[in-house]
Amino acid sequence: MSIENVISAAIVRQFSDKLLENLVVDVAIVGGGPSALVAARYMAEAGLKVAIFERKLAPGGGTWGGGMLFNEVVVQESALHILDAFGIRHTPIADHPGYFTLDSVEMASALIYGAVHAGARIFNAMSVEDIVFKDGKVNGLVINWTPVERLGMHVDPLTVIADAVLDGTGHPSEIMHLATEKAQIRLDTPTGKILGERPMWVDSGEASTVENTREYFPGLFACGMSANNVSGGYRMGPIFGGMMLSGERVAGQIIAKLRK
Ligand code: 48F
Repeated sequence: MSIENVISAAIVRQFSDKLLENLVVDVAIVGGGPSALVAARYMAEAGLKVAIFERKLAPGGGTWGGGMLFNEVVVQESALHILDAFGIRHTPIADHPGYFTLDSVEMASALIYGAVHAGARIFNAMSVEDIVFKDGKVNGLVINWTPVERLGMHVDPLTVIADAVLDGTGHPSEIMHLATEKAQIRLDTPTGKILGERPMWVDSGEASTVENTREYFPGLFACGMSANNVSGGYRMGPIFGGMMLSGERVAGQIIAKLRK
């Protein structure tokens, strides 16, 4: 067999095995931003089968670009244990105790590495275009290649079945929109709908992101900016403690639920 054929056949076989193994999972996560990557790592470490489906080629979401493309972000003391768990270095802000700067490229790459090495699978360049909704519960995801989505090609998708679906899609809360608009689901919010993100108020947004991380409908959880948007929280810009704490929190909630 020629080396050209060996390379191609090995990739096709290996990828097919990987996808086949993840067509039924414990937790299917939509989006590979910081909150989802933290959640993925902790759930995988707890022994759950976790797969992330990320639209872009590079997971990491809004981490890479720091603040206005200055590739540094800020994290507060309450999230330092997560930075330490992922081996992400940080520098105290001299005149503001309790706050730290860190390199956003180091952060993104460490979160991805940490999630994957804990056992979570990341499928990149795949977009979630719908949910599986059966018997009054969210049961999984409908996936397709991002280039198919971007080019508007008429190609039917595949499905992934999951005990829990986690919306980690950031500001747009894409899965929550599909749930409310297409599946006519009433979310666990005062109106049953997505309340929508409010303008910037850092402390409030950081706290509410974590507080509003939860299951919004049987089988459907939200973390990070998606949870904040669903629950009408304020935005916070390039501070990431709340995102990571949200990931840690939702991991605990899903682990507790699936172990029952
Ligand atoms: O937005 P994002 O980074 O999620 P997050 O964990 O973090 C928010 C912060 O980055 C930032 C902030 C912090 O203070 O305000 O915004 O809430 O990452 C979301 C990821 O989800 C992907 C998207 O490409 C991004 O990488 N995504 C969104 N919709 C889909 C998706 C979809 N339908 N299918 C697959 N991936």
